[in-house]
Amino acid sequence: MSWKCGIIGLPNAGKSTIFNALTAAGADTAIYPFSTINPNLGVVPVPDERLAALGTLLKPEKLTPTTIEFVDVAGLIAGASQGEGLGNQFLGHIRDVDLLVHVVRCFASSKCPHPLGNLNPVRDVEVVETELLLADLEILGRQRLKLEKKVKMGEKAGAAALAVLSRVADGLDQGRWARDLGLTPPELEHLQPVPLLTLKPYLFVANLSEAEFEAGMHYQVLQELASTRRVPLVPILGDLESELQDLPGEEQHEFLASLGFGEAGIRRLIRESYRLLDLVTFYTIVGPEVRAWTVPAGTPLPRAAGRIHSDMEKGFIRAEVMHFQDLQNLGSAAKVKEAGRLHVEGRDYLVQDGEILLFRFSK
Ligand SMILES: Nc1nc2c(ncn2[C@@H]2O[C@H](COP(=O)(O)OP(=O)(O)OP(=O)(O)O)[C@@H](O)[C@H]2O)c(=O)[nH]1
Ligand SMILES: [Mg+2]
Repeated sequence: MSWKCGIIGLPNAGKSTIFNALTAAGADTAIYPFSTINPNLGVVPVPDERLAALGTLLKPEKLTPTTIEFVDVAGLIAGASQGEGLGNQFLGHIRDVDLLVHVVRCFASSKCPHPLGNLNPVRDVEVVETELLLADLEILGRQRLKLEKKVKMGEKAGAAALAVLSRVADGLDQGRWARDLGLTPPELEHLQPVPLLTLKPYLFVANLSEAEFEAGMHYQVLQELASTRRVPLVPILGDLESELQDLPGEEQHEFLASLGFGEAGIRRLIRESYRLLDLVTFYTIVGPEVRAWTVPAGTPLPRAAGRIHSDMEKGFIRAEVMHFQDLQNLGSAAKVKEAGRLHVEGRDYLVQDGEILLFRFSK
């Protein structure tokens, strides 16, 4: 299983530019073979300070980070939900992503005109979000018709689902996102058959020119919007960061730092996306390789073992568990054990972020 982030936004917002920077950054780290599955889908290693620290401490031959995928989706225009532009194709591509990255244009360029004539990030956000809401209303409408038929035929279970769908549709009608409606887990169950866009985790990327970053009115307005809405916002110098990918990592960092960027925007984007997906990272130390793995929060040990190999899930016996922090503080697995900080856990134990696991399984 892997996690996919869809890059959405108006045409000429800089989506492909940012996608290219992301994927080039992946190639640059070289520790993980970045692969482009197709021109619009890229596998990107997740920057991980704990993994880097394990590398320094244990000096393994191989250090393998965990990855997430980014999809560069076609630009969206008003009317997409009705099939305008590349509407249907667009919606098909983002239904199955786990997170939406909305790239908002905050740069002026005479070379590359804005599709709506002038720079106005708040309007751009509204145009894109209206399409997402309309697309969700449409899919909800279709599902409601199906359920109504079932209820008429006497299927009781349909009524509860119908009530949830109606509630979400009312919310969307008022411009409220499904994820902001405080739906309970049983209510969310009823939404399983309808992959709503407005239920997905979501963040903004401000694609900035240097001038906008330093004193940009457009960037400021977008920041205000994001903070009112409580949507995370990551600033990226799209053009510049994609050009910088040709330089070694350290030089990129120095250059961006000289502009007041603490960390490259694309790095922050990868990290922030990973954080919003509510994932847990665990580590394995096997032979010459230290490796990071990803599972959803709340995953029991056997299923985590299954990430590595299905045989390990089937034959799961137990796992020896220590925390990264203990290993770092104490310096070796033997010392962690001596200090009584290593514990043995069974099949009901839920993996916690930052744990180092040694699985015992029968073959
Ligand atoms: N000045 C400036 N130009 C940029 C920036 N980001 C992207 N561009 C330019 O804007 C143009 C369009 O960028 P793309 O990345 O292709 O835009 P897109 O969002 O993928 O567009 P569509 O695929 O058509 O939806 C290119 O010529 C980029 O070089 C930026 O931060 N500053
Ligand atoms: Mg593009």
